[in-house]
Amino acid sequence: MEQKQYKRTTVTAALPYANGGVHIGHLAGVYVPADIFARYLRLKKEDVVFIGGSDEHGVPITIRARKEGVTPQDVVDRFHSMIKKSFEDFGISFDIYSRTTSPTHHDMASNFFKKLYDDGKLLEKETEQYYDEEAHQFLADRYITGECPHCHNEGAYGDQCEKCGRDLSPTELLHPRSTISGSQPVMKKTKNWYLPLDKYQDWLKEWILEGHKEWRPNVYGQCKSWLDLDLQPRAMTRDLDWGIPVPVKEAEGKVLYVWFDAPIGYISNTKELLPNSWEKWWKDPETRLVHFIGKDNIVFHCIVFPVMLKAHGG
Ligand code: B3M
Ligand code: ZN
Repeated sequence: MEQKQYKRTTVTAALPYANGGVHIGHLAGVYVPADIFARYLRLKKEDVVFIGGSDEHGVPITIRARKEGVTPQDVVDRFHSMIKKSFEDFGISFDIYSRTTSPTHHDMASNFFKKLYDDGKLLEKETEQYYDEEAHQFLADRYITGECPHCHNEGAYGDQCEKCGRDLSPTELLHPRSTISGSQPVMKKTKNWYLPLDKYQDWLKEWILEGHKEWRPNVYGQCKSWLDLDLQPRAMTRDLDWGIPVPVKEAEGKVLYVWFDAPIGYISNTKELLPNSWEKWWKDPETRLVHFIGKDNIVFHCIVFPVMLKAHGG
């Protein structure tokens, strides 16, 4: 297939979670290849920006903070500095390495959600979730433990049993307990906002399967197998107290889902680097976007993020 000629290239490398260090697997799998690619384009005198940053929201960070008796902000401050320094020491030539707790990012992610909400692109759905009546909060899957219905390990989590390796949902656990207060959680209704992936399935099929045959074979194949099944709406908000507040009146106490805000981090970090010219790196059809990611991140970069961008329209 003849390759389209582009004027410039935006290169991104997955934003590592700021709740641990980067290890050699991350470097070998994502950051060194991305760095080689960015350096290669620069040597060819092509126009390139190489965008990185820390992913500082999500449940694992809150769990770590609770265990250590510090705030989530303390956790991300510590690991962001550590990760940033590792990349510098290793010579990864990011043009910017910022973080998803930056003000630029908060504004951009919040406005992005608000636009989807205002344009009626999101689905509002009420579900029942486990709630801790002593701690007065909804419980993320990882905050619930109980007995695994398969192997009867008593320390299984609401998303997975680490003994037998099976994926679980919290309601499958026998004798569930909150890891926050130790109390028995109750079911409580809650409202969240969903991205209707199903409505974009035909567009995705056309755009990926017809339009992006140049994607790596494992990525293309993985996408094809998802697109052969029916995509389901995905929740883009969470009942959690760490993250970017959902910018909607009736959403108090809720935050944007970490996988909603994290990919927007690529855009906001570009804006932080180039406040006056960031748009051409994201909106101009003459710009090529190349993501370097690990395989667990395929669905978010190839299905969810493109649908977010398509729905947003900007
Ligand atoms: N932090 C997951 C990971 O580090 C996630 C990537 C975000 S990229 C926008 O594998
Ligand atoms: Zn088990």
